Amino acid sequence: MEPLQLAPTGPRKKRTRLTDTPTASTSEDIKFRDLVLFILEKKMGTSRRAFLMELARRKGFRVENELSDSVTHIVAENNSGSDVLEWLQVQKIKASSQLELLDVSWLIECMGAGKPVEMTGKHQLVVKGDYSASPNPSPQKTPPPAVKKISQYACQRRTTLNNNNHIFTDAFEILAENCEFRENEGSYVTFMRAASVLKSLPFTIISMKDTEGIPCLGDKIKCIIEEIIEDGESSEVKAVLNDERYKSFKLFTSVFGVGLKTSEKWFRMGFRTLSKIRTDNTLKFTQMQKAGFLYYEDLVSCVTRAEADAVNVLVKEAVRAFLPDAFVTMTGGFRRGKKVGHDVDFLITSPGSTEEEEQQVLHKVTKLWEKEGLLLYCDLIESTFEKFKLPSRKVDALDHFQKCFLILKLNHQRVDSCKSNQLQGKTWKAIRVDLVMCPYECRAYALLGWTGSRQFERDLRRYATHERKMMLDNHALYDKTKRIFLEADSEEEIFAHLGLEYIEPWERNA
Ligand code: DCT
Ligand code: MG
Repeated sequence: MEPLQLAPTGPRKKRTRLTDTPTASTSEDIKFRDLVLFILEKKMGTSRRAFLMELARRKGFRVENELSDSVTHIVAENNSGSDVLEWLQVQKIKASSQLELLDVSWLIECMGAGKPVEMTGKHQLVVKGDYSASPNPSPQKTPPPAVKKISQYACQRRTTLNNNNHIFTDAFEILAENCEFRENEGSYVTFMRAASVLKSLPFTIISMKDTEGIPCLGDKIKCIIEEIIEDGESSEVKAVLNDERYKSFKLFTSVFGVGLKTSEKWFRMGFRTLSKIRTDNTLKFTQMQKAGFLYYEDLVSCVTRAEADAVNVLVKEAVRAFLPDAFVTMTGGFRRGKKVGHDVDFLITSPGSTEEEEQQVLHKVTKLWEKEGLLLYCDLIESTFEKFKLPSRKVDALDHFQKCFLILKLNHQRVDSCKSNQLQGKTWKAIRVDLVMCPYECRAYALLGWTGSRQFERDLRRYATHERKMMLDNHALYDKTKRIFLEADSEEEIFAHLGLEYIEPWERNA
């Protein structure tokens, strides 16, 4: 950042100094009562600090002379988060865990705007080092009281779609996928956790120093990061992208209904292309795979937001025709703000209906679409939900709700701003849609579970188990210590039960 011109610079003349501890503003002058600032003198200097304090007070900010419990924002210049932290420790000052550490650039922007501006990653001083991860922190690792650290759990991080580290996360996702194809669960988890933590960083990693103290980055991961920093690419990723098995599995699993088992079989049989598989008459395909091949082009071209919105209208119309009080919520990636997805997910629940009515809705809805010629594929799975069953211990277990996996015919005229495909003559597009029906009492848990991301869900469950002695799944939360199920009417209540700060859906893109 350019040196600030606000404070007097250049050779110092002897003149009346600004007071070292400027007078505090009277309460009438304070316009922004939610913020209590403290400006750190270290590396800033006395006069510049005094100048900035004065200026901020004139603009209506509350600025404290001393650091106290009431301070909410510490502003520093030429200090890293760790520097500030160290200083706080030396002062032996008890500060609240909500304390924001900010670079002076934030304050300068506030001064320019005449009001508090949003704090973004470029303003926030990041303190590196994960203290919250270990259940029994060793004495020298005792968390300093003041500062937020990066947690090893995705459910304690805010991960928006604004990924500053694509170059690294893309690499780790490819390596993770390769492990998935090779059923190497351990390495899969390692790579996914690394990708996930990097997605949450408010800054781009440009040197190895930036990785210090960030959790989930073991030696192997750091080697890859270093290679990418130095060469712009990873030789391991390059090798995977050229690997026969990886390329074939990637291609085969792109077909709806084809998983690892089928891919393995086709790969061993020597198949390498979809056209060879499609036209081979010795192979037997499931109904799902037949549909997968039939609508392949539509299904691999992702679902856009406009298409998802059109499906939303279609689903709401159909469900409410049978259950007028139903809540229909779009979940999955679109609820997290994604612009594209591989499918559109919905959660349906109704406060007033009987179990029988509830059970009938998906049947009625899919029959209606069948009659209208909109149902291209339907796999309806009945509920195996039991009310008093303990939550599943497996982090990736499928839930027990009634659900259907569909391919719907979406007519282009239902989609706003959909011109491109119409020109090519086809008037519709095949879209993958998942509908999940859940009992009203479970709706908050089901919504949390079906909003994802998968990594976020995995870490929520891991956190519940390891940090809270609780069991969480898409149906319920069970407290093992108290031996009770914890009820919740909203996602906020679930986070509160878990002792977690609430994370908004668009911050769950872990
Ligand atoms: N989910 C779950 N259990 C499963 C599968 C999914 O709890 N067995 C949750 C996690 C994410 C959410 O449901 C939606 O799943 P997907 O549609 O697979 O993921 P997405 O985040 O919506 O991504 P995409 O944009 O690719 O659809
Ligand atoms: Mg989805």
